[in-house]
Amino acid sequence: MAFQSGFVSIIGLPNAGKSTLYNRLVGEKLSVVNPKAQTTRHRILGIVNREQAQIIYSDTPGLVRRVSNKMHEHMVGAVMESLDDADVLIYLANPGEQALPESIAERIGRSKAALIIALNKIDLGNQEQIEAEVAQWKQLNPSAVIPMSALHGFNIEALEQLIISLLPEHPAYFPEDQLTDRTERFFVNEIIRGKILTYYSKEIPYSIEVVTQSFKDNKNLLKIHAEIICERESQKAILIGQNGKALKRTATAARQDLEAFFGKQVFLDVRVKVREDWRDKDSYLREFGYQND
Ligand SMILES: Nc1nc2c(ncn2[C@@H]2O[C@H](COP(=O)(O)OP(=O)(O)OP(=O)(O)O)[C@@H](O)[C@H]2O)c(=O)[nH]1
Ligand SMILES: [Mg+2]
Repeated sequence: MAFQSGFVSIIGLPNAGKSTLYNRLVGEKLSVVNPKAQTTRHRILGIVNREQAQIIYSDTPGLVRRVSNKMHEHMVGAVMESLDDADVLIYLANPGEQALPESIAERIGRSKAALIIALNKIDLGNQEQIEAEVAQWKQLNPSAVIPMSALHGFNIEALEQLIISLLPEHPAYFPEDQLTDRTERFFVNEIIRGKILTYYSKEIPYSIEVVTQSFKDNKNLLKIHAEIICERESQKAILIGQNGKALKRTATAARQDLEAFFGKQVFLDVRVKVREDWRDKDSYLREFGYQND
């Protein structure tokens, strides 16, 4: 059998479970998962090698319902780019979702990629409802409709088999030892941002960015200096908290995750900086890595 390889994009509404599914399929926790919407902001490649196939997954930001700043525009751009590149598109729906979102329905219709509708979170619906929704999604004439649960790992292997069956014949695009297109610093930023999503509420998680200033690998110890960028002095005060307690808690939790991710001891120093309205300023967005999305 000929070798197969291609690009598989996971797209869907915010909070659909895309990053949970992506981590399952890739077999590594590359992407941040959080109950809050708009967790993922960039396209992240995750490369899986099988005996006769190489699958290149893209996790993507959720399709923002209301684009209200330039950062959102970049997030939508990242989804569209991954849609245009895809050999296989997985539209990840949730129970109760009736149709493809208007913003991408036409683009998906025009795409040459094979379309899989994966109905996620079926643990939250009853069987009758799921069967009715599968039948409804089939009316779009996709290559397949598959009910599944990313959280509980239900139907993941069947989904992978389905994906492989739809990949074109092509040599591997990436060397076998490459897992992703992202740098170590990117994952540091994401792990710290993930903790801010968990520990802060209201607008804070949406108003911040994390930038790793230095990353030094000293054999047994990783020394990391990172900055949390926020939009206002008032947010800085909340991020730091009374006597620095809030920041300390965030940094400690992040350090533990970083140690698990890199498999070694980590020294982590985190500072908070204000960059007014960075989400609407091209120069900051470029600096924070949104230029290629
Ligand atoms: N019950 C249930 N929850 C799930 C399932 N899959 C994911 N979740 C939960 O849904 C929430 C969102 O998951 P994410 O993977 O971050 O969703 P996402 O689509 O990547 O979200 P954005 O990046 O914000 O667009 C998390 O709390 C997950 O634990 C599932 O199969 N069943
Ligand atoms: Mg996500």
